[in-house]
Order: sequence, then structure tokens, then C-alpha cells
Amino acid sequence: AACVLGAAIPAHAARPLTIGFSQVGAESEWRTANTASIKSAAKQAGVNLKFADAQQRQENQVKAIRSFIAQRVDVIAFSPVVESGWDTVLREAKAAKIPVILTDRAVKVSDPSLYVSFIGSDFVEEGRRAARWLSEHQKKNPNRSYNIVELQGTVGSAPAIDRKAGFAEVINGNPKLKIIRSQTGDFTRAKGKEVMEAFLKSEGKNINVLYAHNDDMAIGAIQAIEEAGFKPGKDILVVSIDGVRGAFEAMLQGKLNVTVECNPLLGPQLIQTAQLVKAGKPVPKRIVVNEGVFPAEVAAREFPNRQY
Ligand code: GYE
Repeated sequence: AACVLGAAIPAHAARPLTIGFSQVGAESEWRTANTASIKSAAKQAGVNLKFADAQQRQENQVKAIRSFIAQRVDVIAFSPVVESGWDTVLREAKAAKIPVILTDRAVKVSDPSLYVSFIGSDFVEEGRRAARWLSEHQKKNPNRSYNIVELQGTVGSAPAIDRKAGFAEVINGNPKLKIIRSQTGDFTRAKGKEVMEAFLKSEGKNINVLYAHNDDMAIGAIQAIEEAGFKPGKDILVVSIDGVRGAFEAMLQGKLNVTVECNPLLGPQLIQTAQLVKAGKPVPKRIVVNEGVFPAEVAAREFPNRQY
């Protein structure tokens, strides 16, 4: 572009970077924090962000990506609701020479060159961490057996598949830890409560542990446990993942035993990666987020430091 007023502004600096971002939805506290992080990082960097909410539906994400291609955005980023079924639309983006960055959730594609980078957590490790906490607890009560009910995340999503696998990997060798029921609660409070009610109806006192793939489902389930006349955190141990504010509040009330951290504040890394990609610089194919584990004993100390 020509410099009309004579100031020496290079052409690339005159035009802000445009990113099209397709978000999963607004299903959880985690997701709300993730969306806020991406929007604020974009704003701070002067990036033009086109944001689309897919309401947990893959077809909406495919439509959004196609519209970003039609609008010729500089970079497409998205958090894929499920792992499979992306080959066609990602090939369309590649043909249009628009680089794609995955955030939060991974995809299964035949050709890894269909995206430039994946920024997100190690969900298998999160599942292992949840199970390790439970194994430690069981070791302190060596004569007891624990029947576990599992609330899975969205069917076909990377965090549901991986958190299930990581947890199973750790408990499998231990005959005292057994999953007796496992069903999806779609990562929401309402579904978590509903499915826990069904578990309680059929299994009642047999349930010793709830493992929820996210805090929101655990929080919904805690309500169901209380309504059924049991004490969450005591009669039924509650183990979950994310580390959101609501989980810390539940721990402080003695209703949740542990949350494994999954950091949603991916905005700054996403924007930075998009800027590097646009500038033609190399970026790592996989960027893993650092995370911790918070048992209820440390909740009071950690609570003031929480940013989401
Ligand atoms: O754990 C859950 C959310 O993909 C890591 O999605 C994310 C998960 C998160 O709805 O709360």
C-alpha cells in the first residue's frame, strides 16, 4: 500500500492481523475463561478477531471455518469440538493458503501439514494425575475397595477420550479401584447433575468415588449427591479436572476432594503464534501448557492466586 501522508509506515504494519477463531461453545467455566483470554489478548495486540461460537456442534465450526476462508482472514484458529471429521475443511483452508492453528483440543487428521501448530494441555496426563491422587488415597486405606462412577466429557472430544484413557491406565493394575458406571455429561453442570442422579438411582450406596472429566460436571453432580442424602467429598469422594473458581469454592466447603489443573488462559500464546506464522517464522508443532494438581488441603492457600 502507498504511504499517502509520507510517513514511513511499512505496508504490513498498516494492516492489522485478522484471525478467524471458532470456539467450541460456552459450556463451562473453563470455556468462559478461555474465551475471555483470547478476546483480551487479541485486543491488547491490536489483532482483528472474528469470533464465532459453535454451540458445541461440529457442523457450526465447519461453517465458520468456511466463512473465514471466504473472508480471506490471515490465520484461522479453532478449538475442535470433536477429534475426527476435519480433513475436508482443513484441506480447503490449505488450498486457500490460510494457516490453521489448533488451540485447546486436538484433531485426528491423515495429513499433519493441515495445521501449523497445536497449543494445548496434555489431557492424558491430566487423567493420570486424577487417578494418581485416588491411588494415593487408596494406599492410605489399603483394606478398602472403591467403586468409581465416571462422568465423561463430550463424546468424541479429545479431552474426554484422553482423560478417560489416562485415568484408566493408572487404575487398571489396581483391583481395589473399579469403574462401575461411565457416561457422558457433555461437560455441563446440568448434564452432570442429571447423569449423576441416574447413577445414584441405580447404584446408590455402592458409589464411593465420582471422577468427572471437568469441574462443571462435578459441581452439578455434587448437587445430585446432596439431594440424594449423601455427603459429597466424604460419603462419595469427588475428583475432577480444570481448577476453576467453582471447584475451589467446592473444595473450601469440603465437597470436592481434588481438582487437576487445566489452564484455559491460552490467548497470549495463540496470538503470539499467529503473529509468528503470519511473519513466516517457524513455530513449534506442539505447544504444551504447564499445569498443577490442587488437593482440598491447599485450596485456601491457592484460592487468592487463581485467575479463572
Ligand atoms: O476441561 C472443559 C471444557 O477442552 C480442556 O472443555 C477443554 C475442556 C474443559 O468444556 O471444562
